[in-house]
Parts: sequence; C-alpha cells; structure tokens
Amino acid sequence: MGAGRSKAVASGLKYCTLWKADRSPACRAVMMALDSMDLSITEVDVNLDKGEHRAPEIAVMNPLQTLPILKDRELVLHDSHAICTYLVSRYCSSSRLLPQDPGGRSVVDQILHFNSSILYPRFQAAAYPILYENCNFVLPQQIYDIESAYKDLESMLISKQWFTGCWPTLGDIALCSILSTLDVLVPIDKTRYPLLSSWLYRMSEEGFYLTANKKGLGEFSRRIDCGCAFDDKIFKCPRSSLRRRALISTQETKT
Ligand SMILES: N[C@@H](CCC(=O)N[C@@H](CS)C(=O)NCC(=O)O)C(=O)O
Repeated sequence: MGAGRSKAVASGLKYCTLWKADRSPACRAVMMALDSMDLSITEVDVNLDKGEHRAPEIAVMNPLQTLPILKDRELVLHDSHAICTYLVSRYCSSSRLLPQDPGGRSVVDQILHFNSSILYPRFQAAAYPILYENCNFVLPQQIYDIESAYKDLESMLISKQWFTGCWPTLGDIALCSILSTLDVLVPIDKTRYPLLSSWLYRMSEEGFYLTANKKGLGEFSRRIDCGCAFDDKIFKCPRSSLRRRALISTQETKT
C-alpha cells in the first residue's frame, strides 16, 4: 500500500463521498486508487441488486444510473477513470500513479481508454446476462472477445513488468480491477497468457489489492455463481467458467 503520497491538503477529503458497490470492478478501481494513496473518504454502499443506484437521490447525480459516483463539494463525477485521475491530480503529490510529464501521462491515458472502451463493454456483455437475465454461462462470442483482449494484453506486456512503466500506475490498477473480474468469467490461462497471469499475480500481492479488491471480487464471484438474484431457486448451476468447467470435467470423468 502507499504507491502515492497524499498532499497536505488531505483535510479537503472530508468533502468527498464515494457511492460504490464492492462487487463492481469500476468501484474497486477507485477504492484501490484511494488505498494506494492512503486517502480515506466517506464511502456509501449501494446495493445494485436492490436497484438502489436508481433511487432518485442517486440518479440525480448520475443520469447514467451506474456506480461509482464521486462528489467533492460541487463536483460530481460518474466514471471510474475520471474519478481516479481526478483524485490523483487533486490530492496526490507523487507522480508515481499518474506521471505529470505529457508522455508518461498519455501512456497511462492510453491504457485507461483501452480499459474503458474495450474491456469494460466486454465485461458487461459477458457478466450482465448472468447477473440479470437468467443466462447460465458466458456465451461463446463473449468468451472469444475476452480471449482476444487477453491476447492483446499479453502482447502489450512483452519485455515489461507493468503496463505503463516501472511500477504499477493507475493504468495497472484500472486493468487489474477488471481483469481479476474477467478471470472469474473466462479464466486467464497461464500457459497461453504467461505474462498476463504473472502480472495479475504481482498485482494481487499489492497491499491495495488486498484491502480494496479481494473482498469485492469474492462477492462478484459468489454473485455470478448464484446467477440472477431473483431466480436462485430455479438456477442452481455454478455460473463462473472456472466452476462450470470443473463441474463439466467431473461429470465427464464419471461417465
Ligand atoms: N465506464 C463506467 C462504467 C460504470 C458501470 O457501468 N458500473 C456498473 C457496475 S460495475 C453499474 O453501475 N452497473 C449498473 C447495474 O449493474 O445495474 C466506469 O468506469 O465508471
């Protein structure tokens, strides 16, 4: 923990509130960024399954009705990438998480855009049918799209320990929240993606991963396994690819 150092103006954080759900990868990215800077702000848990994010007092802050939402005095932000870069630029004096030089900063931005425009939609396409639409498993097209993203990420890591520099930056943090989550849906095969799986392992040893990602990831994994919250009784089969594949191989051994 402590990849960055908080500015002396930390008292300003008493005006900051984060509305979040631990199972959401976007929220966990913000939580990891906060923990890596040793910053603490008011956090409000919102239950996505109960639709609390659509309550009028929350929806008025975010017309998109998604989490996370950050409010800092009059400023309201509702995209995890924008929230992370705002918190670092506003409250962190170190440039470790987000370089101040234009070149270094644009390399991090590039990864954040990849995360937001490629990985996030693929995560939603794979997870939402299971979370909300009674689908029992990740559909083949979604597996293909996610595997092809893994392939691209594996190439990006050639000759590198981290995606954006010599240590984990906001780029690695954003990727790590979503990739640890995608790993539940479409496991990252160590033999096909050795660089990516070693990177994820290194990230999982960071203090901020343990404090801000681990618990929510477990919640997501359990939520995927019980499928659509409203139909627990009907759909009992495990939903994560890992468990589903394990179940199938056990059945095959028996036959
Ligand atoms: N690009 C946005 C995505 C935000 C987003 O879609 N959040 C999800 C949770 S991970 C959400 O609130 N979904 C609403 C729902 O599940 O009903 C970000 O990075 O903040």
